[in-house]
Amino acid sequence: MTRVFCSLGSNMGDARANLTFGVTELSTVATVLAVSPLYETAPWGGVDQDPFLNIVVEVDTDLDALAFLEQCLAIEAAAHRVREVRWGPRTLDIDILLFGNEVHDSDTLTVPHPRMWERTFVLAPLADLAPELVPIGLLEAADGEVAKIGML
Ligand code: A4P
Ligand code: MG
Repeated sequence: MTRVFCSLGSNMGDARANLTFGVTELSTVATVLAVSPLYETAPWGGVDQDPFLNIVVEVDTDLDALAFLEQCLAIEAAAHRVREVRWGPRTLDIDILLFGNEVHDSDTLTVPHPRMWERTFVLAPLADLAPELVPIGLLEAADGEVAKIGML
């Protein structure tokens, strides 16, 4: 079994329902160990768009990293198929933050996620679940307004 942390985000349609869909689907391919509190977060990266809802989910999986990524991409695709117009913006993003202690560095999979340490919308919910994984000072140094708004 490998302990995995995933970041889920949505800013299209019913964002809360999209995240719930993501967690439910993850539970069909892995054992969900914990779901972070729900955060409303300012868009990161300079694109003018609606605020996001973000969570971090901790799972255990028997899959290897590439097989787990494939499942995540399939869940994203299912969310988009169900809810979105063709070519429209995406309703559900699933990023693999940490896959056990593994390091991957390809276009297909880069883990640890290369941008996670700069993003408050990732580090705040990750620190809720696993404070030992978020070094002191990094959370304060990360960018982006976030507000904890309860549980999913
Ligand atoms: N890929 C490589 N490494 C990984 C990984 N660790 N996890 C590859 C998941 N996928 C990984 O992803 C493109 C390809 O990345 C995948 O096919 C996979 O093989 P994508 O999800 O289609 O691309 P994207 O998400 O549009 O682009 P990118 O650069 O990954 O964007 P991010 O980093 O996901 O950022 N602001 C707030 N507040 N909250 C958000 O959730 N999200 C984004 C998207 C921007 N701003 C945000 C948020
Ligand atoms: Mg992504």
